[in-house]
Amino acid sequence: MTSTTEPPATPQRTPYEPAYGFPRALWRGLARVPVPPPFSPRTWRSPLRGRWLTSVFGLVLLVGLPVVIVTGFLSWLAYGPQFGQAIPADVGYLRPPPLAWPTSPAWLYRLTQGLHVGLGLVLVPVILAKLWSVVPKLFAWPPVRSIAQLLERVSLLALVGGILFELVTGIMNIQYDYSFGFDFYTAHYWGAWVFVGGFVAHVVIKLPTMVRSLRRGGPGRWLHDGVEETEPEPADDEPGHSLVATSPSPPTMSRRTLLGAVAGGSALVGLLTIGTTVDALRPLALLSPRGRSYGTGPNDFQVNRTAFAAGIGPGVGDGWALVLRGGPAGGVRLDRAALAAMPQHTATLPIACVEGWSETRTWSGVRLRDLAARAGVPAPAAAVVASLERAGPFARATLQADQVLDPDSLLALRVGDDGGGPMADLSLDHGFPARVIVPALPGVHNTKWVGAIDFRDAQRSGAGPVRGGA
Ligand SMILES: Nc1nc2c(c(=O)[nH]1)N[C@H]1C(S)=C(S)[C@@H](COP(=O)(O)O)O[C@H]1N2
Ligand SMILES: [Mo]
Repeated sequence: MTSTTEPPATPQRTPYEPAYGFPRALWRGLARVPVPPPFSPRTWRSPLRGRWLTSVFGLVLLVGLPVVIVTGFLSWLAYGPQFGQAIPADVGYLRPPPLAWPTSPAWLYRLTQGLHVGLGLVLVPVILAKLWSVVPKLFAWPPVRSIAQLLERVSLLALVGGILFELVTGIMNIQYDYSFGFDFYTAHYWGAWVFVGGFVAHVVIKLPTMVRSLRRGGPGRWLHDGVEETEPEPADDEPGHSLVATSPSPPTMSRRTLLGAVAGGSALVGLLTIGTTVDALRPLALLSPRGRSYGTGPNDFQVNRTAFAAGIGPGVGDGWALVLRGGPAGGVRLDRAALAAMPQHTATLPIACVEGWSETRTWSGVRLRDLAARAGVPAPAAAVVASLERAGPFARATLQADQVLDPDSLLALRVGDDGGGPMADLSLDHGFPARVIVPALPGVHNTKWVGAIDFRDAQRSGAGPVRGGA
């Protein structure tokens, strides 16, 4: 009897399944299971997905994310790890190289931290778009085909989990939302290392694919297609694990529109953020938390924590006198009149917060090095500045020798705008009766409501670590 029935199928091994034995049997078994959405490849139908599109997002992130990573670790260094005031203080072998944070250029921390927060925010739309472009892989079925691929998928856990953790905690921090209940700085630091591990592994594994895909899709190939011409990329070599839809729906937008929308999203985030670092564009900083009016005249600039929140009352100046310690002759007390009678120095310096915002002001007051000399410690190894706010993370900050001795490092009494306008006494919120301002120092260590400064001699013992704060 002749028959048109095909001979019983002897399955041919395809290049993407395991070569032999149990893994192959398991793979074939799993591949035959009719899986429901989202595991079925038919779930993912956008005709735009494919290696070229993913590679475009990948290239942007390959350039941008290292800047965010490096500036993040620089911030840890700027906090003064040698005094135990970087957070977390003890990081064992996962310690960035021991570079001393300089006092010049004065805008250094403003730049590095503005980039860390600003670029991190601007990349959010690109990161979301890249995750969208690869989401079919999350549900690929069968889930793994080799040990190598299993390892690759584990590295993706560090990559994707790490970046989402860093973004969510970072954004909650700049919005003053601490509902996660753990220490932000400690978690963000360790999360960064998890992410860096995943990122490095991913770049090593995927760089050749990215380069090949970008070449294949060269300029003009897919970028210039309008919506009618938009077709799926040719299927790549991994059916079941491919980014290209097996049953694509008709295009509703072109690749160029999608890329434009993502770029537009980034530009919008950038526009709403740039005002937190560029003084002249301040009114645009609509994503900045809390109000945008902080006082009158030159005192109208961002306040991190108000006097009220710090428990400092309006009577703080009554009977106030600065105490200088560390000299051979014991403590020295200087009231505001005595400070005002010392040589006054003026410096135009930014105050730059770890949360990314910064603002330039003209400050005047007494040089810290003059106060060191007055205390009897003209060449201090360090100085511990204590706030009238005696408890909490802002109570004290330790400054390096060069941060004390820089001619622009001041105990400021007065503040002006950045354009040579009139000066006014510091407002209560900005640290009246006196505050520290040091070039390139992270905002947090520019202590407000200063009560005492302890100048530490190189010889004198007890100059040990002092825990600083946020
Ligand atoms: N005593 C004390 N000093 C402080 C703070 C504080 O809360 N208490 N905040 C710090 C932080 S985090 C920053 S960014 C700057 C902000 O200074 P400003 O509020 O005058 O802008 O002050 C720093 N000095
Ligand atoms: Mo800050």
